[in-house]
Amino acid sequence: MLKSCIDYDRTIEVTEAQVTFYQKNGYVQIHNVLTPEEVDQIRADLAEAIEDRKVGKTSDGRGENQFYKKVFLQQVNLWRDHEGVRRYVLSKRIGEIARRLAGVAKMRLWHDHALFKLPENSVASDWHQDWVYWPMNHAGALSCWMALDDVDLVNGCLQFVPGSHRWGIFPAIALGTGKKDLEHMLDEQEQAKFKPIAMPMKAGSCTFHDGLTFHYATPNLSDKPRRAFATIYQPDGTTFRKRQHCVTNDLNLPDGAPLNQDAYFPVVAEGAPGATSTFFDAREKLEEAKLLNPQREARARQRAEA
Ligand SMILES: O=C(O)CCC(=O)C(=O)O
Repeated sequence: MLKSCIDYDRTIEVTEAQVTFYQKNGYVQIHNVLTPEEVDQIRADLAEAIEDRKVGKTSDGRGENQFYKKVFLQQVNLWRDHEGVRRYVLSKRIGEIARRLAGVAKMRLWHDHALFKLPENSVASDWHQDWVYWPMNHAGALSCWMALDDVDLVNGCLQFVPGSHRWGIFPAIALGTGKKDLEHMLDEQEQAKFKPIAMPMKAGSCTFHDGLTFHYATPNLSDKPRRAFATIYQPDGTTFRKRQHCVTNDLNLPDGAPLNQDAYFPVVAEGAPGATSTFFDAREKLEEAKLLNPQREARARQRAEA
């Protein structure tokens, strides 16, 4: 292991312009959040933590899904196994940026995941919203997607649809099927606004995206792995929506319980709330989705058959 003398708690400035951009568009790109030394350190720590999982020393409880493995080699909650990864994941540097962007007073971890898109046989990370997979009643949770290699359209940088975090809650789609499900679900107005922006960037730069923002990544067509490490944060006050999820399955939480168990969801940043925030109770939107999603699914079926 590289001997770490890294202070991930050193914060970096988040400008009002970045906060405003994030709240309007549902994503923002921030350059040079990690130094080259820090990138080397977290790469080495992740490699070690993933190797421990491979040899069965640790597990994330997800089981194996051969098809999904073509989308990426994914490992969840490595922070719980490895001291170096923990230092990064619980760091104030990333947590404070997330807190400022969402405009909340207290930010907790939801989980981390290593997202390594392997070169051979690679498929796209289809268009999706993350939030629909999460067992939460509240919206506002967001991901930091840290590039650990330089990323572009060849090896699978992320793409976002600006403003799509305000389009409501769409059905969860099966990732890796390449069926264009989500694109096919859009009505004409939404299709006209569906203008993805690609996020090429250098290793050590990152994007933050809201759980409701539509995003996608092309297959990795290079000859090397595309390594990224995502850390996902949830505003304090987020409550549990009862459904299966590998992070909460063992916790036996009742529906509506706050996701505030410090051992699983530690506080990563605290401070003054912003003037506006992306945190809200999403139960009304879920009810709306129950009415709209059958129409969206029917539209997708029709378009796929046409
Ligand atoms: O890394 C990718 O290709 C997709 C990542 C993603 O969907 C996410 O971080 O939510």
